[in-house]
Amino acid sequence: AYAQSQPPAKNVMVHLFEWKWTDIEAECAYLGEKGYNAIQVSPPNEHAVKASDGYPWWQRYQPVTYELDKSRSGNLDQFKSMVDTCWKKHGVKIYVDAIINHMAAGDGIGSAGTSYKGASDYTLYDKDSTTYKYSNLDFHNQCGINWDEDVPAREIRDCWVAGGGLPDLKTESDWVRTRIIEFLNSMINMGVAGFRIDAAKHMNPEDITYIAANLNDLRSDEGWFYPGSRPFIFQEVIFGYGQDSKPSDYDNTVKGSNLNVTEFRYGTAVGQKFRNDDSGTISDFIKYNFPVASGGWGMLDSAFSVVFTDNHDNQRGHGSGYWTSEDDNSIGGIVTHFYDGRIYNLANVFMLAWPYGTPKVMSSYNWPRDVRCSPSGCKDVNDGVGPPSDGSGNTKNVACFKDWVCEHRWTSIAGMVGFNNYVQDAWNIGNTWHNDRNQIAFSRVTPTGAAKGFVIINREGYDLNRSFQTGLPEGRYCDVARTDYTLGSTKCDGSVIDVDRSGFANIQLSPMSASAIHMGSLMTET
Ligand code: LM2
Ligand code: CA
Repeated sequence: AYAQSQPPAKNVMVHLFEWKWTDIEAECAYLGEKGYNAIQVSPPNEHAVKASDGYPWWQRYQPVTYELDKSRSGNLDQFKSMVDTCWKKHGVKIYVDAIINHMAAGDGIGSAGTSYKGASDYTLYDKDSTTYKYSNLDFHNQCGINWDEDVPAREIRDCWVAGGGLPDLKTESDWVRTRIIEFLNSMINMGVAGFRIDAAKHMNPEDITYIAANLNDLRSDEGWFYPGSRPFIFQEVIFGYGQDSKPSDYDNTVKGSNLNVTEFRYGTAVGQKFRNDDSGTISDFIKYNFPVASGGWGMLDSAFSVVFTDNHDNQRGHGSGYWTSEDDNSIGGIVTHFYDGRIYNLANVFMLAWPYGTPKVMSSYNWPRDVRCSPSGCKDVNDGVGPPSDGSGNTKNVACFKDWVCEHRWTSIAGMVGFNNYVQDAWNIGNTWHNDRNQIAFSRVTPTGAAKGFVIINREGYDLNRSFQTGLPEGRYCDVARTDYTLGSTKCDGSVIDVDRSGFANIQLSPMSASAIHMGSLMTET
Protein backbone atom coordinates (compact mmCIF):
# COMPACT_ATOMS: atom_id res chain seq x y z
CA ALA A 1 0.00 0.00 0.00
CA TYR A 2 1.20 3.47 -0.81
CA ALA A 3 0.97 6.35 1.59
CA GLN A 4 -0.21 8.72 -1.10
CA SER A 5 -2.97 11.04 -0.06
CA GLN A 6 -5.72 12.00 -2.45
CA PRO A 7 -5.68 15.59 -3.66
CA PRO A 8 -8.27 17.37 -1.52
CA ALA A 9 -8.93 20.06 -4.09
CA LYS A 10 -7.90 21.47 -7.42
CA ASN A 11 -7.23 25.16 -7.56
CA VAL A 12 -5.09 26.03 -10.59
CA MET A 13 -6.42 27.53 -13.78
CA VAL A 14 -4.71 28.12 -17.11
CA HIS A 15 -5.45 30.87 -19.59
CA LEU A 16 -5.37 29.33 -23.07
CA PHE A 17 -5.17 32.74 -24.72
CA GLU A 18 -6.73 32.81 -28.21
CA TRP A 19 -6.92 29.02 -28.52
CA LYS A 20 -9.66 27.54 -30.70
CA TRP A 21 -12.39 25.49 -29.03
CA THR A 22 -11.37 22.35 -30.90
CA ASP A 23 -7.78 22.66 -29.67
CA ILE A 24 -8.92 23.28 -26.10
CA GLU A 25 -11.19 20.26 -26.22
CA ALA A 26 -8.21 18.16 -27.30
CA GLU A 27 -5.94 19.69 -24.63
CA CYS A 28 -8.30 18.83 -21.79
CA ALA A 29 -7.04 15.25 -21.58
CA TYR A 30 -3.57 16.57 -20.77
CA LEU A 31 -4.89 19.25 -18.42
CA GLY A 32 -7.01 16.74 -16.52
CA GLU A 33 -4.11 14.36 -16.13
CA LYS A 34 -1.85 17.08 -14.73
CA GLY A 35 -4.52 18.27 -12.28
CA TYR A 36 -5.55 21.61 -13.79
CA ASN A 37 -8.87 22.73 -12.33
CA ALA A 38 -10.11 25.14 -14.97
CA ILE A 39 -9.38 26.99 -18.20
CA GLN A 40 -9.89 30.68 -18.87
CA VAL A 41 -10.99 30.86 -22.50
CA SER A 42 -11.01 33.91 -24.78
CA PRO A 43 -14.28 35.83 -25.20
CA PRO A 44 -16.68 33.45 -27.05
CA ASN A 45 -19.26 35.93 -28.30
CA GLU A 46 -19.35 37.82 -31.58
CA HIS A 47 -16.68 40.51 -31.71
CA ALA A 48 -15.35 43.25 -33.97
CA VAL A 49 -13.14 42.28 -36.90
CA LYS A 50 -10.25 44.67 -37.39
CA ALA A 51 -8.86 43.68 -40.78
CA SER A 52 -7.06 46.98 -41.26
CA ASP A 53 -5.19 46.44 -37.97
CA GLY A 54 -4.20 42.92 -39.05
CA TYR A 55 -6.83 41.09 -36.96
CA PRO A 56 -5.31 41.96 -33.56
CA TRP A 57 -6.02 39.90 -30.45
CA TRP A 58 -7.77 42.93 -28.93
CA GLN A 59 -10.62 42.85 -31.45
CA ARG A 60 -12.17 40.23 -29.16
CA TYR A 61 -12.42 42.83 -26.39
CA GLN A 62 -14.97 44.67 -28.55
CA PRO A 63 -18.28 42.76 -28.31
CA VAL A 64 -20.81 43.08 -31.12
CA THR A 65 -23.52 40.65 -29.94
CA TYR A 66 -24.03 38.08 -27.18
CA GLU A 67 -24.29 35.25 -29.71
CA LEU A 68 -21.76 32.46 -29.35
CA ASP A 69 -22.05 31.45 -32.99
CA LYS A 70 -18.83 32.62 -34.43
CA SER A 71 -15.86 34.10 -32.63
CA ARG A 72 -12.31 33.64 -33.83
CA SER A 73 -12.12 30.56 -31.58
CA GLY A 74 -14.93 28.74 -33.33
CA ASN A 75 -18.68 28.17 -33.49
CA LEU A 76 -21.37 27.31 -30.97
CA ASP A 77 -21.28 23.54 -31.51
CA GLN A 78 -17.54 23.50 -30.98
CA PHE A 79 -17.90 25.63 -27.87
CA LYS A 80 -20.54 23.33 -26.38
CA SER A 81 -18.57 20.24 -27.25
CA MET A 82 -15.48 21.69 -25.54
CA VAL A 83 -17.37 22.57 -22.36
CA ASP A 84 -18.92 19.12 -22.29
CA THR A 85 -15.79 17.08 -22.96
CA CYS A 86 -13.50 19.07 -20.70
CA TRP A 87 -15.72 18.65 -17.67
CA LYS A 88 -17.40 15.30 -18.21
CA LYS A 89 -14.42 13.40 -19.54
CA HIS A 90 -11.54 15.17 -17.86
CA GLY A 91 -12.90 17.09 -14.85
CA VAL A 92 -11.68 20.44 -16.17
CA LYS A 93 -13.96 23.48 -15.86
CA ILE A 94 -14.40 26.30 -18.35
CA TYR A 95 -14.23 29.94 -17.20
CA VAL A 96 -15.26 32.51 -19.81
CA ASP A 97 -13.68 35.93 -20.25
CA ALA A 98 -16.82 38.08 -20.12
CA ILE A 99 -16.71 41.55 -21.72
CA ILE A 100 -19.70 43.30 -20.18
CA ASN A 101 -18.51 46.83 -19.46
CA HIS A 102 -18.66 48.06 -23.03
CA MET A 103 -19.39 47.26 -26.65
CA ALA A 104 -17.40 47.59 -29.89
CA ALA A 105 -16.12 50.98 -30.97
CA GLY A 106 -17.27 52.71 -34.15
CA ASP A 107 -19.34 51.03 -36.85
CA GLY A 108 -18.72 47.71 -38.48
CA ILE A 109 -19.64 44.11 -39.13
CA GLY A 110 -18.92 41.52 -36.47
CA SER A 111 -17.30 38.12 -36.68
CA ALA A 112 -20.69 36.45 -37.27
CA GLY A 113 -21.80 39.01 -39.84
CA THR A 114 -23.94 41.27 -37.65
CA SER A 115 -23.67 44.96 -38.42
CA TYR A 116 -23.52 47.52 -35.63
CA LYS A 117 -23.30 51.25 -35.11
CA GLY A 118 -21.10 52.43 -32.28
CA ALA A 119 -22.96 53.46 -29.11
CA SER A 120 -26.32 53.48 -30.89
CA ASP A 121 -27.34 50.20 -32.49
CA TYR A 122 -26.32 46.70 -31.51
CA THR A 123 -28.62 43.75 -32.21
CA LEU A 124 -27.67 41.50 -29.31
CA TYR A 125 -29.70 38.39 -30.07
CA ASP A 126 -33.17 37.18 -31.04
CA LYS A 127 -35.20 35.20 -28.57
CA ASP A 128 -38.83 34.14 -28.70
CA SER A 129 -39.20 36.29 -31.84
CA THR A 130 -38.19 39.40 -29.94
CA THR A 131 -35.04 41.23 -30.93
CA TYR A 132 -32.93 42.55 -28.08
CA LYS A 133 -30.84 45.61 -28.72
CA TYR A 134 -28.64 48.17 -27.12
CA SER A 135 -29.49 51.67 -28.30
CA ASN A 136 -27.97 55.04 -27.45
CA LEU A 137 -30.08 55.02 -24.26
CA ASP A 138 -27.93 52.20 -22.91
CA PHE A 139 -24.61 54.02 -22.91
CA HIS A 140 -22.98 56.61 -20.71
CA ASN A 141 -21.98 59.87 -22.28
CA GLN A 142 -18.60 59.69 -23.87
CA CYS A 143 -15.81 60.93 -21.69
CA GLY A 144 -12.26 59.74 -21.38
CA ILE A 145 -10.35 58.90 -18.24
CA ASN A 146 -7.52 61.25 -17.35
CA TRP A 147 -4.97 58.89 -15.88
CA ASP A 148 -2.49 61.68 -15.21
CA GLU A 149 -4.35 62.87 -12.12
CA ASP A 150 -5.87 61.33 -9.03
CA VAL A 151 -8.79 59.70 -10.74
CA PRO A 152 -12.23 59.70 -9.08
CA ALA A 153 -14.15 56.41 -9.14
CA ARG A 154 -17.03 57.89 -11.14
CA GLU A 155 -14.68 58.86 -13.95
CA ILE A 156 -13.03 55.42 -14.01
CA ARG A 157 -16.38 53.64 -13.99
CA ASP A 158 -18.58 55.75 -16.27
CA CYS A 159 -16.18 57.13 -18.84
CA TRP A 160 -15.20 55.14 -21.91
CA VAL A 161 -12.11 52.93 -21.61
CA ALA A 162 -9.26 52.33 -24.08
CA GLY A 163 -8.47 55.96 -24.69
CA GLY A 164 -12.15 56.88 -24.65
CA GLY A 165 -12.92 54.55 -27.54
CA LEU A 166 -15.22 51.87 -26.11
CA PRO A 167 -18.92 52.73 -25.61
CA ASP A 168 -19.58 52.31 -21.90
CA LEU A 169 -22.72 50.44 -20.92
CA LYS A 170 -25.11 51.72 -18.26
CA THR A 171 -24.58 48.66 -16.08
CA GLU A 172 -26.73 50.38 -13.46
CA SER A 173 -29.83 50.09 -15.65
CA ASP A 174 -32.28 47.18 -15.47
CA TRP A 175 -32.32 46.69 -19.22
CA VAL A 176 -28.55 46.39 -19.51
CA ARG A 177 -28.23 44.23 -16.39
CA THR A 178 -30.90 41.87 -17.64
CA ARG A 179 -29.19 41.45 -21.02
CA ILE A 180 -25.87 40.71 -19.32
CA ILE A 181 -27.46 38.23 -16.92
CA GLU A 182 -29.12 36.43 -19.85
CA PHE A 183 -25.81 36.33 -21.69
CA LEU A 184 -23.93 34.84 -18.76
CA ASN A 185 -26.75 32.44 -17.86
CA SER A 186 -26.85 31.17 -21.43
CA MET A 187 -23.29 29.94 -20.89
CA ILE A 188 -23.92 28.61 -17.38
CA ASN A 189 -26.74 26.55 -18.87
CA MET A 190 -24.24 25.01 -21.28
CA GLY A 191 -22.01 23.98 -18.39
CA VAL A 192 -19.67 26.96 -18.05
CA ALA A 193 -18.44 27.16 -14.44
CA GLY A 194 -17.18 30.70 -14.04
CA PHE A 195 -16.28 34.08 -15.47
CA ARG A 196 -13.46 36.56 -15.61
CA ILE A 197 -15.17 39.94 -15.49
CA ASP A 198 -13.15 42.08 -17.86
CA ALA A 199 -12.68 45.74 -16.94
CA ALA A 200 -14.47 45.23 -13.60
CA LYS A 201 -12.70 48.29 -12.25
CA HIS A 202 -14.68 50.25 -14.82
CA MET A 203 -18.02 49.16 -13.38
CA ASN A 204 -19.60 49.93 -10.03
CA PRO A 205 -19.13 47.05 -7.59
CA GLU A 206 -22.90 47.11 -6.91
CA ASP A 207 -23.58 46.44 -10.60
CA ILE A 208 -21.35 43.37 -10.56
CA THR A 209 -22.76 42.19 -7.24
CA TYR A 210 -26.29 42.49 -8.64
CA ILE A 211 -25.40 40.58 -11.78
CA ALA A 212 -23.58 37.87 -9.79
CA ALA A 213 -26.52 37.45 -7.43
CA ASN A 214 -28.85 36.85 -10.35
CA LEU A 215 -26.80 34.21 -12.10
CA ASN A 216 -28.11 30.67 -12.17
CA ASP A 217 -26.52 27.93 -10.13
CA LEU A 218 -24.19 25.79 -12.19
CA ARG A 219 -25.72 22.95 -14.17
CA SER A 220 -26.55 20.07 -11.89
CA ASP A 221 -28.24 17.58 -14.18
CA GLU A 222 -26.63 14.18 -14.63
CA GLY A 223 -22.84 14.35 -14.80
CA TRP A 224 -22.57 18.09 -14.12
CA PHE A 225 -21.96 19.97 -10.91
CA TYR A 226 -23.04 19.50 -7.33
CA PRO A 227 -26.54 21.02 -6.85
CA GLY A 228 -26.29 24.57 -5.56
CA SER A 229 -22.79 25.21 -6.91
CA ARG A 230 -22.21 28.86 -7.71
CA PRO A 231 -20.17 30.22 -10.62
CA PHE A 232 -16.57 31.17 -9.81
CA ILE A 233 -16.22 34.87 -10.52
CA PHE A 234 -13.03 36.86 -10.66
CA GLN A 235 -13.02 40.53 -11.44
CA GLU A 236 -10.27 42.26 -13.33
CA VAL A 237 -9.30 45.21 -11.15
CA ILE A 238 -5.82 46.54 -11.83
CA PHE A 239 -4.45 48.25 -8.76
CA GLY A 240 -3.20 51.76 -9.52
CA TYR A 241 -1.83 54.42 -7.19
CA GLY A 242 -4.08 57.44 -6.91
CA GLN A 243 -7.02 55.64 -8.46
CA ASP A 244 -10.23 55.76 -6.53
CA SER A 245 -11.56 52.45 -7.87
CA LYS A 246 -9.56 49.79 -6.14
CA PRO A 247 -9.33 46.04 -5.48
CA SER A 248 -10.72 46.37 -1.94
CA ASP A 249 -13.98 47.79 -3.38
CA TYR A 250 -14.63 44.46 -5.10
CA ASP A 251 -13.87 41.58 -2.68
CA ASN A 252 -17.53 40.84 -1.99
CA THR A 253 -19.40 37.68 -1.12
CA VAL A 254 -22.62 36.82 -2.99
CA LYS A 255 -24.84 33.86 -2.06
CA GLY A 256 -22.07 32.38 0.02
CA SER A 257 -19.52 32.54 -2.74
CA ASN A 258 -16.55 34.90 -2.90
CA LEU A 259 -16.29 37.28 -5.82
CA ASN A 260 -12.55 37.15 -6.43
CA VAL A 261 -10.30 39.91 -7.68
CA THR A 262 -7.22 39.75 -9.89
CA GLU A 263 -4.36 40.67 -7.54
CA PHE A 264 -1.93 42.41 -9.90
CA ARG A 265 0.31 43.44 -6.98
CA TYR A 266 1.24 39.77 -6.62
CA GLY A 267 2.63 39.52 -10.16
CA THR A 268 4.51 42.76 -9.67
CA ALA A 269 6.17 41.53 -6.46
CA VAL A 270 7.02 38.13 -7.96
CA GLY A 271 8.35 39.77 -11.12
CA GLN A 272 10.53 42.21 -9.20
CA LYS A 273 11.99 39.62 -6.85
CA PHE A 274 12.59 36.96 -9.50
CA ARG A 275 13.97 39.39 -12.05
CA ASN A 276 16.03 40.98 -9.25
CA ASP A 277 14.60 44.37 -10.16
CA ASP A 278 13.76 46.83 -7.42
CA SER A 279 16.97 45.69 -5.66
CA GLY A 280 15.16 42.70 -4.17
CA THR A 281 15.84 38.98 -4.24
CA ILE A 282 13.63 35.96 -3.71
CA SER A 283 14.79 35.53 -0.08
CA ASP A 284 12.59 38.55 0.61
CA PHE A 285 9.50 36.33 0.34
CA ILE A 286 10.62 34.51 3.45
CA LYS A 287 12.40 37.32 5.26
CA TYR A 288 9.52 39.75 4.94
CA ASN A 289 6.58 37.34 5.25
CA PHE A 290 5.06 37.29 1.79
CA PRO A 291 1.32 36.82 2.46
CA VAL A 292 -0.07 33.40 3.24
CA ALA A 293 -3.75 33.22 4.22
CA SER A 294 -4.49 36.83 5.02
CA GLY A 295 -3.19 39.88 3.26
CA GLY A 296 0.20 41.51 3.52
CA TRP A 297 2.44 43.38 1.11
CA GLY A 298 -0.68 45.47 0.38
CA MET A 299 -2.58 42.53 -1.04
CA LEU A 300 -6.15 41.30 -0.47
CA ASP A 301 -6.94 38.18 1.54
CA SER A 302 -5.94 34.96 -0.14
CA ALA A 303 -9.57 33.79 -0.34
CA PHE A 304 -10.40 36.66 -2.70
CA SER A 305 -7.30 36.73 -4.86
CA VAL A 306 -6.56 35.31 -8.28
CA VAL A 307 -2.80 35.48 -8.84
CA PHE A 308 -0.54 35.16 -11.88
CA THR A 309 2.97 36.06 -12.94
CA ASP A 310 1.75 37.83 -16.06
CA ASN A 311 -1.39 38.08 -18.18
CA HIS A 312 -2.24 38.65 -21.83
CA ASP A 313 -2.15 42.42 -21.31
CA ASN A 314 0.94 43.13 -19.27
CA GLN A 315 3.14 40.58 -21.08
CA ARG A 316 2.90 42.91 -24.10
CA GLY A 317 2.89 46.28 -22.36
CA HIS A 318 -0.92 46.68 -22.15
CA GLY A 319 -2.91 46.95 -18.90
CA SER A 320 -0.47 47.21 -16.01
CA GLY A 321 2.55 46.46 -18.21
CA TYR A 322 4.98 48.95 -19.70
CA TRP A 323 8.28 48.83 -21.51
CA THR A 324 11.35 50.50 -20.10
CA SER A 325 13.93 50.05 -22.86
CA GLU A 326 14.35 48.94 -26.44
CA ASP A 327 17.93 47.73 -25.98
CA ASP A 328 17.11 44.93 -23.67
CA ASN A 329 14.08 43.09 -24.92
CA SER A 330 13.96 41.13 -21.69
CA ILE A 331 12.84 44.14 -19.70
CA GLY A 332 9.14 43.95 -20.38
CA GLY A 333 7.96 46.28 -17.70
CA ILE A 334 7.60 45.09 -14.17
CA VAL A 335 6.41 41.56 -14.75
CA THR A 336 8.18 38.40 -15.78
CA HIS A 337 6.90 36.50 -18.80
CA PHE A 338 7.96 33.63 -21.05
CA TYR A 339 10.64 35.72 -22.68
CA ASP A 340 12.58 35.50 -19.40
CA GLY A 341 12.94 31.73 -19.86
CA ARG A 342 14.22 30.01 -16.74
CA ILE A 343 13.53 33.01 -14.52
CA TYR A 344 9.92 32.81 -15.62
CA ASN A 345 9.81 29.07 -15.07
CA LEU A 346 11.05 29.47 -11.49
CA ALA A 347 8.62 32.31 -10.80
CA ASN A 348 5.79 29.96 -11.72
CA VAL A 349 7.19 27.19 -9.54
CA PHE A 350 7.08 29.67 -6.68
CA MET A 351 3.54 30.76 -7.46
CA LEU A 352 2.30 27.18 -7.54
CA ALA A 353 4.14 26.30 -4.31
CA TRP A 354 3.31 29.30 -2.14
CA PRO A 355 -0.02 29.21 -0.25
CA TYR A 356 -1.73 32.34 -1.51
CA GLY A 357 -4.65 32.94 -3.84
CA THR A 358 -6.00 31.00 -6.80
CA PRO A 359 -3.12 30.66 -9.26
CA LYS A 360 -3.57 31.26 -12.96
CA VAL A 361 -0.96 29.98 -15.41
CA MET A 362 -0.55 32.02 -18.59
CA SER A 363 -0.29 30.13 -21.87
CA SER A 364 0.87 32.42 -24.68
CA TYR A 365 1.67 32.51 -28.36
CA ASN A 366 4.84 34.04 -29.68
CA TRP A 367 4.91 37.27 -31.67
CA PRO A 368 7.68 39.42 -33.17
CA ARG A 369 8.37 41.89 -30.42
CA ASP A 370 9.76 45.22 -31.49
CA VAL A 371 10.06 47.76 -28.71
CA ARG A 372 10.68 51.36 -29.76
CA CYS A 373 11.25 54.23 -27.39
CA SER A 374 10.56 57.92 -27.76
CA PRO A 375 10.58 60.74 -25.20
CA SER A 376 6.96 59.90 -24.38
CA GLY A 377 7.80 56.28 -23.51
CA CYS A 378 8.38 52.84 -25.01
CA LYS A 379 5.99 50.64 -26.96
CA ASP A 380 6.13 47.30 -28.71
CA VAL A 381 4.96 48.26 -32.20
CA ASN A 382 3.74 44.68 -32.64
CA ASP A 383 1.78 44.52 -29.39
CA GLY A 384 -1.47 43.91 -31.27
CA VAL A 385 -0.33 40.91 -33.30
CA GLY A 386 -2.96 38.19 -33.08
CA PRO A 387 -2.53 34.44 -32.66
CA PRO A 388 -0.70 32.36 -35.29
CA SER A 389 -2.97 32.54 -38.34
CA ASP A 390 -3.26 32.15 -42.08
CA GLY A 391 -2.98 35.92 -42.47
CA SER A 392 -6.73 36.43 -42.94
CA GLY A 393 -7.63 36.23 -39.30
CA ASN A 394 -8.13 32.46 -39.19
CA THR A 395 -6.30 30.97 -36.24
CA LYS A 396 -4.01 28.02 -36.83
CA ASN A 397 -4.21 24.79 -34.91
CA VAL A 398 -2.07 24.77 -31.81
CA ALA A 399 1.39 23.26 -32.09
CA CYS A 400 3.08 23.53 -28.71
CA PHE A 401 6.63 24.86 -28.29
CA LYS A 402 6.60 26.45 -31.74
CA ASP A 403 4.39 29.48 -32.40
CA TRP A 404 2.44 28.57 -29.33
CA VAL A 405 4.56 28.82 -26.20
CA CYS A 406 2.45 26.48 -24.04
CA GLU A 407 3.98 27.49 -20.71
CA HIS A 408 1.40 25.24 -19.07
CA ARG A 409 3.22 22.23 -20.52
CA TRP A 410 6.68 23.22 -19.32
CA THR A 411 7.86 20.32 -17.14
CA SER A 412 8.20 22.25 -13.89
CA ILE A 413 5.00 24.22 -14.29
CA ALA A 414 2.89 21.18 -15.18
CA GLY A 415 4.45 19.19 -12.32
CA MET A 416 3.75 21.94 -9.82
CA VAL A 417 0.03 21.86 -10.58
CA GLY A 418 -0.12 18.42 -8.95
CA PHE A 419 1.98 19.74 -6.08
CA ASN A 420 -0.47 22.60 -5.59
CA ASN A 421 -3.39 20.17 -5.45
CA TYR A 422 -1.79 17.82 -2.95
CA VAL A 423 -0.82 20.58 -0.51
CA GLN A 424 -4.17 22.44 -0.57
CA ASP A 425 -4.97 21.75 3.08
CA ALA A 426 -1.37 22.46 4.13
CA TRP A 427 -1.94 26.17 3.87
CA ASN A 428 0.96 27.22 6.03
CA ILE A 429 4.69 27.21 5.41
CA GLY A 430 7.44 25.70 7.56
CA ASN A 431 11.05 24.48 7.44
CA THR A 432 11.91 27.73 5.72
CA TRP A 433 15.45 28.31 4.51
CA HIS A 434 17.08 31.02 2.40
CA ASN A 435 20.59 32.13 1.52
CA ASP A 436 19.75 35.82 1.84
CA ARG A 437 19.88 36.08 -1.92
CA ASN A 438 18.29 33.89 -4.58
CA GLN A 439 17.91 30.48 -3.04
CA ILE A 440 14.89 29.52 -0.95
CA ALA A 441 13.25 26.38 0.40
CA PHE A 442 10.10 25.68 2.39
CA SER A 443 7.57 23.00 3.29
CA ARG A 444 3.82 23.21 3.00
CA VAL A 445 2.40 22.40 6.41
CA THR A 446 -1.09 21.64 7.76
CA PRO A 447 -2.53 23.42 10.82
CA THR A 448 -1.53 20.39 12.91
CA GLY A 449 2.06 20.64 11.67
CA ALA A 450 2.20 17.82 9.12
CA ALA A 451 4.25 18.57 6.01
CA LYS A 452 2.67 17.61 2.69
CA GLY A 453 5.25 18.99 0.28
CA PHE A 454 8.68 20.56 0.04
CA VAL A 455 10.18 22.88 -2.58
CA ILE A 456 13.62 24.39 -3.24
CA ILE A 457 14.29 27.15 -5.76
CA ASN A 458 17.80 27.97 -6.94
CA ARG A 459 17.73 31.21 -8.88
CA GLU A 460 21.50 31.61 -8.86
CA GLY A 461 24.17 31.00 -11.45
CA TYR A 462 25.76 28.26 -9.32
CA ASP A 463 24.82 24.89 -7.85
CA LEU A 464 22.99 24.31 -4.60
CA ASN A 465 24.01 21.15 -2.73
CA ARG A 466 22.62 20.79 0.73
CA SER A 467 20.80 18.57 3.18
CA PHE A 468 17.31 19.91 3.88
CA GLN A 469 14.75 19.16 6.55
CA THR A 470 11.68 18.48 4.43
CA GLY A 471 9.29 17.56 7.21
CA LEU A 472 8.07 14.68 5.03
CA PRO A 473 7.80 11.01 5.96
CA GLU A 474 10.64 8.69 4.95
CA GLY A 475 10.41 7.44 1.37
CA ARG A 476 11.36 7.85 -2.26
CA TYR A 477 9.73 10.81 -3.93
CA CYS A 478 9.58 11.83 -7.56
CA ASP A 479 10.87 15.36 -8.10
CA VAL A 480 7.95 16.94 -9.92
CA ALA A 481 9.81 20.15 -10.78
CA ARG A 482 12.33 18.17 -12.82
CA THR A 483 10.35 15.16 -14.05
CA ASP A 484 7.27 14.65 -16.18
CA TYR A 485 5.57 12.64 -13.44
CA THR A 486 2.15 11.04 -13.73
CA LEU A 487 0.29 11.47 -10.46
CA GLY A 488 -0.33 8.15 -8.76
CA SER A 489 2.43 6.38 -10.67
CA THR A 490 5.06 4.19 -9.00
CA LYS A 491 7.52 5.14 -11.70
CA CYS A 492 9.64 8.25 -11.90
CA ASP A 493 11.46 8.71 -15.20
CA GLY A 494 13.75 11.40 -13.96
CA SER A 495 14.94 12.68 -10.68
CA VAL A 496 14.19 10.87 -7.42
CA ILE A 497 14.67 12.37 -3.96
CA ASP A 498 15.17 10.15 -0.92
CA VAL A 499 13.87 11.39 2.39
CA ASP A 500 15.40 9.68 5.42
CA ARG A 501 13.85 8.63 8.71
CA SER A 502 14.31 12.05 10.25
CA GLY A 503 12.89 13.93 7.27
CA PHE A 504 16.20 15.01 5.75
CA ALA A 505 17.05 14.86 2.05
CA ASN A 506 20.29 15.58 0.22
CA ILE A 507 19.44 17.72 -2.75
CA GLN A 508 21.66 18.81 -5.61
CA LEU A 509 20.36 21.56 -7.81
CA SER A 510 22.03 23.02 -10.88
CA PRO A 511 21.84 26.76 -11.59
CA MET A 512 18.40 28.24 -12.32
CA SER A 513 16.43 25.17 -11.38
CA ALA A 514 13.98 23.90 -8.79
CA SER A 515 13.05 20.74 -6.94
CA ALA A 516 9.67 19.82 -5.51
CA ILE A 517 8.26 16.72 -3.83
CA HIS A 518 4.88 16.07 -2.28
CA MET A 519 2.73 13.33 -0.78
CA GLY A 520 1.28 12.60 -4.21
CA SER A 521 4.73 11.93 -5.64
CA LEU A 522 5.72 9.41 -2.95
CA MET A 523 6.52 6.34 -4.97
CA THR A 524 7.26 3.72 -2.31
CA GLU A 525 7.24 3.38 1.39
CA THR A 526 10.47 2.09 2.84
C1 LM2 B 1 -9.27 44.91 -20.34
N1 LM2 B 1 -9.20 45.01 -19.10
O1 LM2 B 1 -9.77 45.99 -18.41
C2 LM2 B 1 -8.58 43.86 -21.15
O2 LM2 B 1 -7.82 43.01 -20.35
C3 LM2 B 1 -7.83 44.56 -22.22
O3 LM2 B 1 -7.09 43.63 -22.98
C4 LM2 B 1 -8.81 45.37 -23.06
O4 LM2 B 1 -8.15 46.25 -23.95
C5 LM2 B 1 -9.68 46.29 -22.21
N2 LM2 B 1 -9.98 45.83 -20.94
C6 LM2 B 1 -11.00 46.53 -22.89
O5 LM2 B 1 -11.74 45.33 -22.90
C7 LM2 B 1 -7.79 45.71 -25.20
C8 LM2 B 1 -6.53 46.41 -25.66
C9 LM2 B 1 -6.84 47.81 -26.15
C10 LM2 B 1 -7.93 47.78 -27.20
C11 LM2 B 1 -9.17 47.19 -26.51
C12 LM2 B 1 -10.38 47.12 -27.41
O6 LM2 B 1 -5.59 46.46 -24.57
O7 LM2 B 1 -5.63 48.34 -26.77
O8 LM2 B 1 -8.20 49.08 -27.69
O9 LM2 B 1 -8.87 45.83 -26.11
O10 LM2 B 1 -10.13 46.34 -28.54
C13 LM2 B 1 -8.28 49.22 -29.11
C14 LM2 B 1 -7.14 50.10 -29.64
C15 LM2 B 1 -7.28 51.50 -29.08
C16 LM2 B 1 -8.64 52.08 -29.45
C17 LM2 B 1 -9.73 51.13 -28.98
C18 LM2 B 1 -11.10 51.58 -29.44
O11 LM2 B 1 -5.90 49.51 -29.22
O12 LM2 B 1 -6.25 52.32 -29.62
O13 LM2 B 1 -8.83 53.32 -28.75
O14 LM2 B 1 -9.51 49.80 -29.50
O15 LM2 B 1 -11.16 51.69 -30.83
C19 LM2 B 1 -9.12 54.47 -29.52
CA1 CA C 1 -18.33 51.32 -17.10
